[in-house]
Amino acid sequence: MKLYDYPAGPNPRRVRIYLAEKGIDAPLVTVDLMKREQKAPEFLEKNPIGSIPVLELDDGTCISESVAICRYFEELHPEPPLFGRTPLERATIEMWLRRVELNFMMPVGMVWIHGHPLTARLVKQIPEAAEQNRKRVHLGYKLFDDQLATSEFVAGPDYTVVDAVLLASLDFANGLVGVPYDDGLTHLKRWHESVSSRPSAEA
Ligand SMILES: N[C@@H](CCC(=O)N[C@@H](CS)C(=O)NCC(=O)O)C(=O)O
Repeated sequence: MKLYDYPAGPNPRRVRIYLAEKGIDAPLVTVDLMKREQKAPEFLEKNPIGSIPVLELDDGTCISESVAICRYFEELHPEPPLFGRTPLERATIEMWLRRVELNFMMPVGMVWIHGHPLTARLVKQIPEAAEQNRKRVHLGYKLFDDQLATSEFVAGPDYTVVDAVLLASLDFANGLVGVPYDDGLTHLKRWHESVSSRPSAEA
């Protein structure tokens, strides 16, 4: 088994944080995004989208998409449960995973693509798209802050895969992308400090 990874990428970090929480070791293979190795023909055979992370099984089968990779490990190692136990917990986790993806990571990605100097050589940037999506990122922060006002973790009282996925996404948005959340979002800040202090955050 091999997990194709890139240390600075938020999506592979989601999987590394999740695996650290589960206590699972997976051998990492670095794909250098700066050298565009993810678009090499031999890598496109593993994932036609040309992105990482990708989990390659011993028989050569490849699974891409960070959450799909986490789900695969969850089926093999159900304890501790990070995708919920009951129908309600599972549905709640799915709901928040989609919110993180669609209401937060998608606009973060648009700010990254259309507003960051590092991506300027890859696409014809549309500054208005970056500006519009900056606002959507802040709406996402507010959504999480409101939820965390009454909930210890994003999807309820226990740490779940949603916390791993949001931490990696939020650190990317706050850091490299340059869209930090406002200090006034005290519940989000409390959660951020709490999940960042777990050993898994080092992954
Ligand atoms: N939805 C995918 C997103 C994967 C993704 O965009 N990965 C980034 C690294 S964080 C990547 O490979 N970017 C390079 C590219 O798309 O060319 C997932 O959750 O795994």
